Amino acid sequence: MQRLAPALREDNVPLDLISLIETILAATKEISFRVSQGHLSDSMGSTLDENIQGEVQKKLDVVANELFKDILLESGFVKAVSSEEEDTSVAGDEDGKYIVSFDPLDGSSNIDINSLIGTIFSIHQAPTDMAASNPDMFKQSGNHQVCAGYVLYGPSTTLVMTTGSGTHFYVLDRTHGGYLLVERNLQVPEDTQEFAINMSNQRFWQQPMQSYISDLLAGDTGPRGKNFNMRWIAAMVGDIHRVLTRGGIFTYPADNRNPEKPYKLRLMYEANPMSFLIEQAGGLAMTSQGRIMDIAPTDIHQRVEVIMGSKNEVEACLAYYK
Ligand code: FDP
Repeated sequence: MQRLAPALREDNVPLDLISLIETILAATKEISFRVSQGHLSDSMGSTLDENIQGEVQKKLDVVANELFKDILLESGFVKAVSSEEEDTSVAGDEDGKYIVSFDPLDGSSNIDINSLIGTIFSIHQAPTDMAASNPDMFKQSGNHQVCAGYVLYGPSTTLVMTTGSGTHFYVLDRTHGGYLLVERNLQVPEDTQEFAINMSNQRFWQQPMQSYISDLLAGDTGPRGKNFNMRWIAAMVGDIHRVLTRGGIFTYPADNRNPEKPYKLRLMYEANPMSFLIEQAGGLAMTSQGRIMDIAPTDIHQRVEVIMGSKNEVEACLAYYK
């Protein structure tokens, strides 16, 4: 099996971007260890305790955020970072070539129940005409990502990543401490009989999504003429990993629970990186209005409607909005 760096070189990824990716992955190895310790992690020693002195009692998502932030800002490759856990962007090296957006621990409500969680990251080139402290650097569409990926801390620690030459699947090999390539060019099957949505919000959805899901639930006697199965891990990393592995449609649609907040998922560090991975694997990543990666961001924490996965199923869903 191929190690990470040669696999990236084969895709002609520039050396400084490979170094940045390796920096990100160094942090994920430490988080993976911490996650695997579960409730023991507060009392077990780890290098993390030295980095973040006296803060070992913090919640895991906060610890993961500080680890990522520190390691990236110290690396010299990064002009600024933005994180789900930070109000605004954090400046790094003025000469850094890249900016990184990340969700340090996605699916945080799963932490306490020992269920799937993961780290999502998205890398853009840093504009040269803005100061490192300027959050406007992050207002670049998903189309301009140079790398996106997630690490899933499950029974095995898996990395799924793209640099624009297909979506590749790696597993952390604990015997030598590095990620090994297990599958190149994942392909999302075009058709599926599996959907992922939080059904408890049904009464709050717009009419097109109500109609689409009700037709799926009608099964082989309904208009779709086939039975569908539902899965909801409640961590986007886990649900998208399933979609990338065996197909499916994943959606967090608009809802009217809170008129101020019609969408749940974040564009910069959830929807955009997952869209890059899904599209590079032959799937579609949309809102009801268009491609997610075409959206011009207005805020680093903006939220967006998400409908992504198997091509034909996403198209079937979008047909209800026409
Ligand atoms: P979480 O709030 O636990 O961090 O990031 C948002 C997210 O998880 C996604 O990972 C997940 O898909 C979704 O929210 C879960 O939403 P519900 O609480 O509606 O299930």
